[in-house]
Amino acid sequence: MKDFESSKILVFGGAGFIGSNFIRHILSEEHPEKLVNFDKLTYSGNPDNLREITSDPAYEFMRDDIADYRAVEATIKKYKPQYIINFAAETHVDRSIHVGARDFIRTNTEGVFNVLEAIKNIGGVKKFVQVSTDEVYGSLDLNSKRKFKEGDELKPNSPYAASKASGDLWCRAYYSTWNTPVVVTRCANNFGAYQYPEKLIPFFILRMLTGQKLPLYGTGENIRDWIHVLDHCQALKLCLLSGRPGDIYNIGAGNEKTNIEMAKMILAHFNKDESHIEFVTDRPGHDLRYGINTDKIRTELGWEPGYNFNIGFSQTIRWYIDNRSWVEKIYNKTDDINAHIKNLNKDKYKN
Ligand code: NAD
Ligand code: TDX
Repeated sequence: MKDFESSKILVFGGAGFIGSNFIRHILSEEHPEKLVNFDKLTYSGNPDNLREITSDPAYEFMRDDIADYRAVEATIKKYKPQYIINFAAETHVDRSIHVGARDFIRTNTEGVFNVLEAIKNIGGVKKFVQVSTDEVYGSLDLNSKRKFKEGDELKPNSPYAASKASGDLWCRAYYSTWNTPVVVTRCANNFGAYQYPEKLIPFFILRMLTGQKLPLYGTGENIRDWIHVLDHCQALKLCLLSGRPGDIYNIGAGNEKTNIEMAKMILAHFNKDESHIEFVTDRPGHDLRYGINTDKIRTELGWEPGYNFNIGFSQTIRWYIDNRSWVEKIYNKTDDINAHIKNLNKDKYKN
């Protein structure tokens, strides 16, 4: 896309799952003059996710905190990016409940405010994409056919979702008040390479690889709408280039699956039967179903997903098996998650 070729792009939170896939995609397909990755490297930010591109002369990494206004402002002043995209976030719903939500407010709400405020004060930015989530809409009934639309009311249920919804509202206010060229995207659940193994798919793969059972929350009937991370990245690129300032774009690929279905697909891949599923205490306030209507981005920006779900899913499982060293390097960081699961299930784990 011609516009990106001579441009500078500033990415917040590019060392995590979706951000690293996005950066790899942009550097290989678009050849911007400069791409700066501003990331705090929290537990889910991993420099190994971008190891092969660190020698690219267009790429620059800086370790900093989006919740620090002075750092955000100094970076925008220094690099004068035409395009900004924000992935930086605390992203784990369970942590927002069991560990606490303060960091979620700092990063997911104040961080977005800082970027908007710096763009307003400095100027020169053509487009800012705030990467949000379908979780801001709340929950759908399991048996309804309804899907979330861009104009729907925000009804976040988890502390994570509330912090993201607040970020979305700051974007709306800055567009209305200052004409800040911001686009908000709300995507469904992503799967693919480099996802931190606290999220359902890599967590279950890791449990299989280490001979452990798959803990399903509640009845396991909750539904999530899955999209391949590279389809999400393609949609984000279009929003950055052609998304209408002040607008919201839903992103999803129409792959609604119950968590049990997902668990069974993973078990089948490892030739294991359903006795390897363990039902554990449900997540408090667990949203029943996400399903997202994506007519707008398809009609207005001509986007459509390219990945077949079954093929993309099998390739994803293969990636975690083939990249065992990537997984093992962060495995010791996942003790807290395994302890959390054990705690949910403590009646069954009598040591
Ligand atoms: P992730 O947890 O893998 O990555 C988050 C990144 O943000 C990490 O690199 C981390 O170091 C960085 N970060 C955290 N706090 C920071 C701070 N204060 N300053 C600077 N950097 C900070 O998350 P992800 O799954 O890649 O999600 C990226 C974005 O996409 C998030 O905004 C999330 O809400 C949104 N999203 C994710 C999904 C999904 O299924 N994963 C779906 C829809 C939307
Ligand atoms: O061990 C588990 N057992 C289980 O039943 C885990 C880790 C999850 N689950 C369930 C909870 C959810 O219904 O699987 C579903 C998916 O869980 P997560 O991977 O934690 O994702 P979710 O809560 O749906 O939120 C994700 O999608 C939207 C991301 O974490 C968010 O960052 C994103 O905005």
